[in-house]
Amino acid sequence: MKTILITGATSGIGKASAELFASKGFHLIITGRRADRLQMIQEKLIAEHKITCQTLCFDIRNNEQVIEAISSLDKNGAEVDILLNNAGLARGFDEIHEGLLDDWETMIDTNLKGLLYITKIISAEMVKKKSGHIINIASTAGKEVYPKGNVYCATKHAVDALTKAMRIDLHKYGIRVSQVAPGHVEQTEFAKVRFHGDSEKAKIYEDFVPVNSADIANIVYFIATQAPHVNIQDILVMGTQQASSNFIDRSGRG
Ligand code: NDP
Ligand code: 8X3
Repeated sequence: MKTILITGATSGIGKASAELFASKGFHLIITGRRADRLQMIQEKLIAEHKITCQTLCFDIRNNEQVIEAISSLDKNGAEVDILLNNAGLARGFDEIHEGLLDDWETMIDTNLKGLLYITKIISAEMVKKKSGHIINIASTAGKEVYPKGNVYCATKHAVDALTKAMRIDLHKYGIRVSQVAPGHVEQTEFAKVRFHGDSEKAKIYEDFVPVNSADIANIVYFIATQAPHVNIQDILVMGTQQASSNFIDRSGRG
């Protein structure tokens, strides 16, 4: 059975993906900064499914920590068949002249540089064995921009570009590169993080039904389980009540 490395598996889309892939018998390597959460998820998934689950606790913004974490694996990352680049965040919701530099740097360092740090190491192992699959969690914010989305949108546009660029570089080694670009996703900590922990401001899903973290995990699983000659390059997905970043039917959750 294959092994999937999921970055940012302590909540939201990453956690839902870990649960789904474990239920299908995949071996897991799960990462994040919250060691207690990683341990809880590891214990639960090993108890419920006949799988192995390794945890790597590190900050993806720190390249030395990324290198050290991957080199602590038995095969230094060569065991990874699927890399799910999911760790990421929005921080702040401000017009460009009012944005906080710290928020901007956090988003750029996590969504862009962190994704690159881990991809560099794992893709090098995949090139050696001439197989592998990299799936990036991008966003509708990488397809369009919206008011006050500025830097988050820029990082996700960069992920969109990197998905295409990585595919061009890696397809000749038999490596698939895919992407999921979701609109609003509930059952995540995304809004809480974006609004710096303000739970009132984070109530952005109360008047419509967005897609949820399990829906995105299903799509990731669908992408990862196609026949080897099939590469789903990109899936753009929103809830039925969402037509674009700014056109949302907020008439209720029905
Ligand atoms: P969550 O906040 O629930 O999950 C984010 C995950 O990323 C957590 O596991 C967190 O782990 C991890 N993470 C964040 N910063 C770091 C860091 N510096 N180092 C290591 N891990 C980190 O949000 P989502 O599940 O929604 O987010 C997952 C991805 O989906 C992100 O890339 C996001 O941009 C994208 N996305 C989300 C949408 C949404 O509406 N929710 C829509 C479209 C895309 P920990 O805190 O333990 O480090
Ligand atoms: C998350 C979706 O619309 O908040 O990437 O940018 S949005």
